[in-house]
Amino acid sequence: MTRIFSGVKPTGHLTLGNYLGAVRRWAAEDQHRADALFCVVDLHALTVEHDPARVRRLSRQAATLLLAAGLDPQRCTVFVQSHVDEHTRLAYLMECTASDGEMRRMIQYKEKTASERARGGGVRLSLLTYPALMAADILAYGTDEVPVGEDQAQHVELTRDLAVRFNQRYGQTFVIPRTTQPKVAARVMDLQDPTSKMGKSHARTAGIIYLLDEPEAVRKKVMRAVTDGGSDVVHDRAERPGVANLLDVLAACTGGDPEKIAGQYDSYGALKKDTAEAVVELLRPVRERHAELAADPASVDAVLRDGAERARAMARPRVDEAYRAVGLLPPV
Ligand code: AQP
Repeated sequence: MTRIFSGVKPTGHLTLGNYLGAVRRWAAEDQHRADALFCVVDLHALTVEHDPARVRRLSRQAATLLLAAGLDPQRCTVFVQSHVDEHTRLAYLMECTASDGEMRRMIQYKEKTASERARGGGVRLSLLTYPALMAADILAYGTDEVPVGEDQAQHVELTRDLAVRFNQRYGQTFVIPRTTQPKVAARVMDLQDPTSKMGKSHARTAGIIYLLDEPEAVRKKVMRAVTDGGSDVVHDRAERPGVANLLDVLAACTGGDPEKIAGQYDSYGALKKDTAEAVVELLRPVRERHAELAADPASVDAVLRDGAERARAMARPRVDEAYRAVGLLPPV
Protein backbone atom coordinates (compact mmCIF):
# COMPACT_ATOMS: atom_id res chain seq x y z
CA MET A 1 0.00 0.00 0.00
CA THR A 2 1.23 3.51 -0.77
CA ARG A 3 2.74 5.23 2.28
CA ILE A 4 2.14 8.98 2.63
CA PHE A 5 3.78 11.38 5.07
CA SER A 6 3.32 15.12 5.50
CA GLY A 7 3.30 17.73 8.23
CA VAL A 8 2.59 21.25 9.41
CA LYS A 9 4.91 23.43 11.41
CA PRO A 10 3.53 25.27 14.49
CA THR A 11 5.13 28.62 13.72
CA GLY A 12 1.79 30.44 13.59
CA HIS A 13 -1.92 29.87 13.18
CA LEU A 14 -2.67 27.66 10.18
CA THR A 15 -3.67 29.59 7.09
CA LEU A 16 -5.84 29.17 4.05
CA GLY A 17 -2.58 28.43 2.19
CA ASN A 18 -1.81 25.48 4.47
CA TYR A 19 -5.36 24.24 4.02
CA LEU A 20 -5.68 24.54 0.24
CA GLY A 21 -2.07 23.58 -0.47
CA ALA A 22 -1.95 20.58 1.83
CA VAL A 23 -4.36 19.75 4.67
CA ARG A 24 -7.60 19.64 2.70
CA ARG A 25 -6.19 17.01 0.35
CA TRP A 26 -4.84 14.94 3.22
CA ALA A 27 -8.35 14.71 4.64
CA ALA A 28 -10.36 14.43 1.43
CA GLU A 29 -8.12 12.08 -0.56
CA ASP A 30 -4.85 10.88 0.93
CA GLN A 31 -6.08 9.24 4.12
CA HIS A 32 -8.64 7.24 2.09
CA ARG A 33 -6.29 5.83 -0.51
CA ALA A 34 -3.06 5.19 1.37
CA ASP A 35 -1.40 4.33 4.65
CA ALA A 36 -0.93 7.94 5.74
CA LEU A 37 0.88 9.72 8.56
CA PHE A 38 0.33 13.40 9.36
CA CYS A 39 2.49 15.18 11.81
CA VAL A 40 2.78 18.45 13.71
CA VAL A 41 6.46 19.05 13.03
CA ASP A 42 7.18 21.00 16.19
CA LEU A 43 10.97 20.65 16.08
CA HIS A 44 10.93 22.66 12.85
CA ALA A 45 9.33 25.54 14.76
CA LEU A 46 12.51 25.93 16.81
CA THR A 47 14.60 26.97 13.82
CA VAL A 48 13.60 30.61 14.27
CA GLU A 49 13.22 32.69 17.40
CA HIS A 50 10.33 31.21 19.37
CA ASP A 51 8.37 31.55 22.54
CA PRO A 52 8.12 28.11 24.25
CA ALA A 53 4.58 28.65 25.56
CA ARG A 54 3.41 29.77 22.12
CA VAL A 55 4.94 26.76 20.35
CA ARG A 56 3.20 24.49 22.84
CA ARG A 57 -0.11 26.27 22.30
CA LEU A 58 0.22 26.29 18.52
CA SER A 59 1.20 22.61 18.42
CA ARG A 60 -1.97 21.65 20.25
CA GLN A 61 -4.00 23.98 18.06
CA ALA A 62 -2.48 22.56 14.86
CA ALA A 63 -3.20 18.99 15.96
CA THR A 64 -6.77 19.95 16.84
CA LEU A 65 -7.18 21.68 13.47
CA LEU A 66 -5.90 18.64 11.57
CA LEU A 67 -8.63 16.59 13.23
CA ALA A 68 -11.19 19.35 12.69
CA ALA A 69 -10.27 19.41 9.00
CA GLY A 70 -11.29 15.77 8.79
CA LEU A 71 -8.23 13.64 9.52
CA ASP A 72 -9.67 10.48 11.02
CA PRO A 73 -7.42 8.63 13.49
CA GLN A 74 -9.13 5.39 12.44
CA ARG A 75 -7.83 5.94 8.91
CA CYS A 76 -4.48 7.65 9.40
CA THR A 77 -1.82 8.31 12.02
CA VAL A 78 -1.78 11.80 13.54
CA PHE A 79 1.07 12.65 15.90
CA VAL A 80 3.62 15.19 17.09
CA GLN A 81 7.15 14.94 15.71
CA SER A 82 8.99 15.44 19.02
CA HIS A 83 7.10 12.49 20.52
CA VAL A 84 8.93 10.11 18.21
CA ASP A 85 12.71 10.11 18.78
CA GLU A 86 13.41 8.34 15.49
CA HIS A 87 13.11 11.67 13.64
CA THR A 88 16.11 13.24 15.38
CA ARG A 89 18.05 9.96 15.41
CA LEU A 90 17.78 9.75 11.65
CA ALA A 91 18.28 13.50 11.10
CA TYR A 92 21.91 13.18 12.20
CA LEU A 93 22.56 10.51 9.58
CA MET A 94 20.95 12.79 6.99
CA GLU A 95 23.30 15.62 8.05
CA CYS A 96 26.14 13.16 7.49
CA THR A 97 24.78 12.46 4.01
CA ALA A 98 24.06 16.03 2.88
CA SER A 99 26.64 18.63 1.89
CA ASP A 100 26.90 22.12 3.26
CA GLY A 101 26.47 23.55 -0.27
CA GLU A 102 23.17 21.84 -0.98
CA MET A 103 21.74 23.05 2.33
CA ARG A 104 22.75 26.65 1.56
CA ARG A 105 20.95 26.49 -1.79
CA MET A 106 17.54 25.98 -0.18
CA ILE A 107 15.25 28.90 -1.03
CA GLN A 108 13.55 28.85 2.36
CA TYR A 109 16.94 29.10 4.05
CA LYS A 110 17.82 32.17 1.98
CA GLU A 111 14.43 33.82 2.56
CA LYS A 112 14.23 33.06 6.27
CA THR A 113 17.85 34.05 6.88
CA ALA A 114 17.08 37.42 5.30
CA SER A 115 13.97 37.91 7.44
CA GLU A 116 15.72 36.84 10.68
CA ARG A 117 18.52 39.31 9.93
CA ALA A 118 16.00 42.04 9.11
CA ARG A 119 14.43 41.46 12.52
CA GLY A 120 17.86 42.04 14.01
CA GLY A 121 18.20 38.48 15.31
CA GLY A 122 20.87 35.86 14.76
CA VAL A 123 20.36 32.92 12.42
CA ARG A 124 20.10 29.55 14.13
CA LEU A 125 22.23 26.73 12.75
CA SER A 126 19.07 24.59 12.67
CA LEU A 127 17.62 26.89 10.01
CA LEU A 128 20.39 25.64 7.73
CA THR A 129 20.14 22.00 8.74
CA TYR A 130 16.39 21.52 9.09
CA PRO A 131 15.94 20.05 5.60
CA ALA A 132 18.00 17.11 6.92
CA LEU A 133 15.43 16.70 9.69
CA MET A 134 12.66 16.99 7.12
CA ALA A 135 14.34 14.28 5.04
CA ALA A 136 14.46 12.11 8.17
CA ASP A 137 10.75 12.80 8.84
CA ILE A 138 9.92 11.45 5.40
CA LEU A 139 12.45 8.65 5.00
CA ALA A 140 11.94 7.08 8.43
CA TYR A 141 8.53 5.84 7.30
CA GLY A 142 9.41 4.42 3.89
CA THR A 143 7.27 7.18 2.40
CA ASP A 144 6.24 6.96 -1.26
CA GLU A 145 4.37 10.27 -1.53
CA VAL A 146 4.68 13.63 0.19
CA PRO A 147 1.66 15.85 -0.44
CA VAL A 148 2.82 19.47 0.00
CA GLY A 149 2.32 22.97 -1.37
CA GLU A 150 4.72 24.29 -3.99
CA ASP A 151 7.04 25.94 -1.43
CA GLN A 152 8.09 22.59 0.00
CA ALA A 153 8.85 20.89 -3.31
CA GLN A 154 12.56 21.80 -3.16
CA HIS A 155 12.94 20.11 0.23
CA VAL A 156 11.33 16.93 -1.06
CA GLU A 157 13.73 17.00 -4.02
CA LEU A 158 16.63 17.23 -1.56
CA THR A 159 15.15 14.31 0.39
CA ARG A 160 15.15 12.24 -2.79
CA ASP A 161 18.79 13.12 -3.46
CA LEU A 162 19.79 12.16 0.07
CA ALA A 163 17.90 8.87 -0.08
CA VAL A 164 19.53 7.93 -3.39
CA ARG A 165 22.99 8.88 -2.08
CA PHE A 166 22.52 6.97 1.17
CA ASN A 167 21.32 3.86 -0.66
CA GLN A 168 24.28 4.02 -3.06
CA ARG A 169 26.81 4.40 -0.26
CA TYR A 170 25.42 2.02 2.33
CA GLY A 171 23.00 -0.30 0.58
CA GLN A 172 19.29 -0.20 -0.13
CA THR A 173 17.67 1.32 2.96
CA PHE A 174 15.23 4.06 1.95
CA VAL A 175 12.27 4.33 -0.40
CA ILE A 176 12.68 7.26 -2.81
CA PRO A 177 9.70 9.53 -2.19
CA ARG A 178 7.96 11.83 -4.64
CA THR A 179 6.04 15.02 -4.08
CA THR A 180 2.39 15.51 -5.01
CA GLN A 181 0.82 18.96 -5.31
CA PRO A 182 -2.74 20.19 -5.74
CA LYS A 183 -3.77 21.21 -9.28
CA VAL A 184 -5.05 24.58 -8.11
CA ALA A 185 -3.78 26.77 -5.22
CA ALA A 186 -0.44 25.00 -4.78
CA ARG A 187 0.84 28.43 -3.78
CA VAL A 188 -1.73 30.76 -2.23
CA MET A 189 -0.40 34.30 -2.17
CA ASP A 190 -0.67 37.01 0.48
CA LEU A 191 -3.78 39.10 -0.22
CA GLN A 192 -1.89 42.32 0.50
CA ASP A 193 1.25 41.32 -1.37
CA PRO A 194 0.28 38.85 -4.08
CA THR A 195 3.88 38.32 -5.14
CA SER A 196 4.66 36.70 -1.74
CA LYS A 197 3.36 33.42 -0.39
CA MET A 198 0.65 33.57 2.28
CA GLY A 199 2.77 32.50 5.25
CA LYS A 200 1.59 31.80 8.79
CA SER A 201 4.61 33.39 10.47
CA HIS A 202 4.52 36.68 8.58
CA ALA A 203 4.28 39.73 10.83
CA ARG A 204 1.80 41.63 8.66
CA THR A 205 -1.46 39.76 8.97
CA ALA A 206 -3.91 41.81 6.88
CA GLY A 207 -3.32 39.65 3.80
CA ILE A 208 -3.42 36.30 5.60
CA ILE A 209 -6.59 34.29 6.14
CA TYR A 210 -6.32 32.05 9.18
CA LEU A 211 -8.45 28.93 9.43
CA LEU A 212 -9.90 30.19 12.69
CA ASP A 213 -10.73 33.69 11.44
CA GLU A 214 -14.34 34.72 12.07
CA PRO A 215 -16.43 35.08 8.87
CA GLU A 216 -16.43 38.88 9.19
CA ALA A 217 -12.63 38.95 9.36
CA VAL A 218 -12.41 36.73 6.27
CA ARG A 219 -14.79 39.00 4.35
CA LYS A 220 -12.86 42.10 5.33
CA LYS A 221 -9.51 40.64 4.30
CA VAL A 222 -10.78 39.42 0.93
CA MET A 223 -12.66 42.65 0.15
CA ARG A 224 -9.46 44.62 0.91
CA ALA A 225 -7.22 42.32 -1.14
CA VAL A 226 -4.82 44.18 -3.40
CA THR A 227 -5.94 43.90 -7.01
CA ASP A 228 -4.13 45.05 -10.11
CA GLY A 229 -4.29 48.00 -12.50
CA GLY A 230 -7.05 47.63 -15.11
CA SER A 231 -10.49 46.28 -14.38
CA ASP A 232 -11.01 43.24 -16.60
CA VAL A 233 -10.88 39.90 -14.85
CA VAL A 234 -8.20 37.68 -16.40
CA HIS A 235 -6.09 34.86 -14.97
CA ASP A 236 -2.55 36.09 -15.54
CA ARG A 237 -0.14 35.34 -12.68
CA ALA A 238 2.69 37.43 -14.10
CA GLU A 239 0.77 40.58 -15.00
CA ARG A 240 -2.22 40.38 -12.64
CA PRO A 241 -1.02 38.45 -9.58
CA GLY A 242 -3.68 39.84 -7.22
CA VAL A 243 -6.62 38.87 -9.41
CA ALA A 244 -5.04 35.53 -10.36
CA ASN A 245 -4.67 34.72 -6.65
CA LEU A 246 -8.34 35.46 -5.97
CA LEU A 247 -9.34 33.33 -8.97
CA ASP A 248 -7.15 30.47 -7.73
CA VAL A 249 -8.68 30.65 -4.26
CA LEU A 250 -12.23 30.79 -5.62
CA ALA A 251 -11.52 27.89 -7.99
CA ALA A 252 -9.97 25.84 -5.19
CA CYS A 253 -12.99 26.48 -2.95
CA THR A 254 -15.62 25.69 -5.58
CA GLY A 255 -13.78 22.98 -7.53
CA GLY A 256 -13.70 25.06 -10.74
CA ASP A 257 -11.05 26.10 -13.21
CA PRO A 258 -9.54 29.57 -12.56
CA GLU A 259 -9.34 30.55 -16.22
CA LYS A 260 -12.95 29.60 -16.89
CA ILE A 261 -14.11 31.34 -13.71
CA ALA A 262 -12.37 34.53 -14.88
CA GLY A 263 -14.76 34.65 -17.85
CA GLN A 264 -17.76 34.81 -15.51
CA TYR A 265 -16.76 38.17 -13.98
CA ASP A 266 -16.57 41.69 -15.27
CA SER A 267 -15.62 43.44 -12.03
CA TYR A 268 -13.14 42.93 -9.24
CA GLY A 269 -15.82 43.74 -6.66
CA ALA A 270 -18.06 40.82 -7.68
CA LEU A 271 -15.08 38.46 -7.78
CA LYS A 272 -14.04 39.49 -4.28
CA LYS A 273 -17.54 39.10 -2.91
CA ASP A 274 -17.93 35.57 -4.26
CA THR A 275 -14.42 34.62 -3.17
CA ALA A 276 -15.07 35.86 0.35
CA GLU A 277 -18.31 33.87 0.63
CA ALA A 278 -16.70 30.75 -0.82
CA VAL A 279 -13.87 30.92 1.74
CA VAL A 280 -16.28 31.57 4.61
CA GLU A 281 -18.34 28.49 3.64
CA LEU A 282 -15.24 26.34 3.12
CA LEU A 283 -13.86 27.17 6.56
CA ARG A 284 -17.14 27.15 8.51
CA PRO A 285 -17.23 23.40 9.27
CA VAL A 286 -13.53 23.37 10.19
CA ARG A 287 -13.99 26.25 12.63
CA GLU A 288 -17.09 24.67 14.17
CA ARG A 289 -15.48 21.25 14.58
CA HIS A 290 -12.36 22.89 16.03
CA ALA A 291 -14.47 24.54 18.72
CA GLU A 292 -15.96 21.15 19.70
CA LEU A 293 -12.61 19.39 19.80
CA ALA A 294 -10.87 22.23 21.65
CA ALA A 295 -13.45 21.80 24.41
CA ASP A 296 -12.26 18.22 24.88
CA PRO A 297 -8.44 18.37 24.92
CA ALA A 298 -8.18 14.92 26.53
CA SER A 299 -9.58 13.33 23.37
CA VAL A 300 -6.97 15.12 21.25
CA ASP A 301 -4.25 13.96 23.66
CA ALA A 302 -5.44 10.38 23.31
CA VAL A 303 -5.22 10.60 19.51
CA LEU A 304 -1.69 12.01 19.72
CA ARG A 305 -0.55 9.39 22.23
CA ASP A 306 -1.84 6.56 20.09
CA GLY A 307 -0.47 8.19 16.93
CA ALA A 308 3.03 8.52 18.41
CA GLU A 309 3.02 4.89 19.45
CA ARG A 310 2.04 3.74 15.99
CA ALA A 311 4.53 6.07 14.31
CA ARG A 312 7.37 4.89 16.57
CA ALA A 313 6.67 1.27 15.73
CA MET A 314 6.72 2.09 12.00
CA ALA A 315 9.90 4.18 12.07
CA ARG A 316 12.15 2.27 14.46
CA PRO A 317 13.09 -0.77 12.32
CA ARG A 318 14.15 1.38 9.36
CA VAL A 319 16.11 3.85 11.48
CA ASP A 320 17.86 0.96 13.28
CA GLU A 321 18.68 -0.50 9.89
CA ALA A 322 20.14 2.84 8.74
CA TYR A 323 22.30 3.00 11.90
CA ARG A 324 23.67 -0.46 11.18
CA ALA A 325 24.19 0.35 7.49
CA VAL A 326 26.46 3.36 8.20
CA GLY A 327 28.66 1.27 10.47
CA LEU A 328 27.43 2.08 13.97
CA LEU A 329 27.81 -0.77 16.40
CA PRO A 330 24.37 -1.95 17.53
CA PRO A 331 23.79 -1.66 21.29
CA VAL A 332 24.82 -4.83 23.14
N1 AQP B 1 0.70 29.81 0.79
C1 AQP B 1 0.65 28.49 0.63
N2 AQP B 1 0.01 27.96 -0.43
C2 AQP B 1 -0.08 26.61 -0.61
N3 AQP B 1 0.47 25.72 0.26
C3 AQP B 1 1.10 26.22 1.34
N4 AQP B 1 1.73 25.63 2.37
C4 AQP B 1 2.24 26.57 3.20
N5 AQP B 1 1.94 27.80 2.74
C5 AQP B 1 1.24 27.61 1.58
C6 AQP B 1 1.82 24.18 2.55
O1 AQP B 1 1.28 23.87 3.83
C7 AQP B 1 1.97 22.74 4.35
C8 AQP B 1 2.41 23.04 5.75
O2 AQP B 1 3.32 24.12 5.71
P1 AQP B 1 4.42 24.27 6.83
O3 AQP B 1 3.74 24.30 8.13
O4 AQP B 1 5.43 23.20 6.63
O5 AQP B 1 5.09 25.63 6.63
P2 AQP B 1 5.71 26.38 5.40
O6 AQP B 1 5.68 25.56 4.16
O7 AQP B 1 7.04 26.95 5.77
O8 AQP B 1 4.68 27.54 5.21
P3 AQP B 1 4.13 28.65 6.15
O9 AQP B 1 2.75 28.27 6.57
O10 AQP B 1 4.29 29.89 5.42
O11 AQP B 1 5.00 28.70 7.47
P4 AQP B 1 6.12 29.74 7.84
O12 AQP B 1 5.54 31.12 7.70
O13 AQP B 1 6.48 29.42 9.25
O14 AQP B 1 7.25 29.48 6.91
C9 AQP B 1 3.14 22.46 3.42
O15 AQP B 1 2.82 21.37 2.60
C10 AQP B 1 3.26 23.72 2.63
O16 AQP B 1 3.79 23.48 1.33
